[in-house]
Amino acid sequence: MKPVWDRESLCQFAKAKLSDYLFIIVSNREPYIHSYQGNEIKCEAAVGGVTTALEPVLSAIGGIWVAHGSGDADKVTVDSQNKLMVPPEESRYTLKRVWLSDREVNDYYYGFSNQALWPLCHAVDIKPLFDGTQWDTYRKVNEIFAQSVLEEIKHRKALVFVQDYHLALLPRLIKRASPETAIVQFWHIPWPRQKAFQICPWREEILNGLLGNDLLGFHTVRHCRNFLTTVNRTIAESKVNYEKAEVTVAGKKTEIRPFPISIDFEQLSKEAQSVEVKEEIERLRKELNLSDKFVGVSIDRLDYIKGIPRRLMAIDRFFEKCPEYRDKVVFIQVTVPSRTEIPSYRKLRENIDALAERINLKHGFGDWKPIITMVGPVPTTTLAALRSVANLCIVSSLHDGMNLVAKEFVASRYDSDGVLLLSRFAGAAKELDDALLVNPYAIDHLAASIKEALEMPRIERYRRMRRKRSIVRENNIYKWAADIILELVKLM
Ligand code: ADQ
Repeated sequence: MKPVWDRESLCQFAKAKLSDYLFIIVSNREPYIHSYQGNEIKCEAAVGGVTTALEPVLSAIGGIWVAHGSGDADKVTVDSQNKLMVPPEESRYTLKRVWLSDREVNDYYYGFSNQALWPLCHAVDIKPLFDGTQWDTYRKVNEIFAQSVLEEIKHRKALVFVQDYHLALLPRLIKRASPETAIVQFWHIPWPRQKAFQICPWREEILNGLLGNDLLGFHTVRHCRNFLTTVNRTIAESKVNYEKAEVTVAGKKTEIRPFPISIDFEQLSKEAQSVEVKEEIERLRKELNLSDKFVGVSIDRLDYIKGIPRRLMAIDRFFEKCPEYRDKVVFIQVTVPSRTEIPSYRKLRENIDALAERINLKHGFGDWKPIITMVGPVPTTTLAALRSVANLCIVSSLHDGMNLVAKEFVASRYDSDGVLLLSRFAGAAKELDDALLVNPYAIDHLAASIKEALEMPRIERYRRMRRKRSIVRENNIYKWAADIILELVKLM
């Protein structure tokens, strides 16, 4: 077996390469949120791809994480510089909180980030809304974050790692004030085709903001190429070198590279073999009546890009076409609500609830319900148990930067069993081409793939899962971080 990156080797590598640098991560969402529960203060780790991916990285390297303080007890848990050490019992790095008013959050986060940029980059059912007030606030909030980061840098040699589409203007603001600072940004969502991006009235400002980076990373080569073409057609004075994948504007160069994000494979694989997960599997089998059933599982943040309604329609179609599977298969749909302030997200939840109920009424009988829904943040032990107990896992995003759930499923299957149905339009499909690749828009095709997964011979399941496991084991989250650091060091 090839040697693989782990927390320890990443830590040593980062120390060797970056020991002279102050390492700063900047993201909208904080990795730890403090909130009041009665008179008590509770500290919760945030749910979502970004935190899942970066927590182990900063824990390994140490440094500062600058993020919006969104919890109602966040202000009373920081020191006079808005800082505290996290994770709570381990104190491995500093979390520095940035404060925003409700109105700023509304216009910058729920507004421009999630009703303009998110739909613009995913180009699925929901169309972007471009609102001048929301854009002005987005700019202002990027300036607030920049100020907070610059206070830390002062005259130190620093490396700033910016996360995602909430902070597209930040790299330029930092670069302008501190040209020596090395800046890299990872864009966790797709970059759309050039034509799709042209509808954004502030496209030039956004691109100029991003071109303040020394290095800009996307999940896939396709997203990188889309970005290069967008710059080429939008910024008149840009020089785009497709072969080298770099952009130069007024002498400033930005490298564009694919870095497919991943997970902590060994940790998840080990977790799946733990006594706690085994006990949880037994509990779920009993409580949900799963013992003599095939189990399908899906785990999603509640978002329209994840394709949940079409997936449920495909399940409906599957039972229509294969009535012999009634009472033999149970689909567990786990969703964690997100962005509930946005009407389209609230509507989506109602739509999913109504669809699941209709399908259960249509096909269910006796004690058997074809679809079991679980809503809310679910403990990691339960998620691990669900991934372990499942015969198949369905990831049917309409468009997704990567999708970590697909990789988490693979990591949990130390038994090399289980079938992954994976959307062709999720970044993960590029690496995990041994999954059953599906078109999430075509519900008959998806229904047929469910049948194929249930009937796949054991030897075929093992062959496919073993190959996927070796890919994710090698290309884990530590390699993702190491590859970014390596690329950046070349530029410094
Ligand atoms: P998301 O779309 O939020 O982020 P995704 O890759 O789908 O991220 O991962 C979601 C994470 O949340 C997974 O780790 C999953 O286990 C967890 N999760 C889901 N439901 C949960 C529940 N009910 N309870 C607890 N945890 C739950 C964006 C992009 C993705 C990209 C990531 C990382 O949209 O395409 O993969 O960033 O770059």
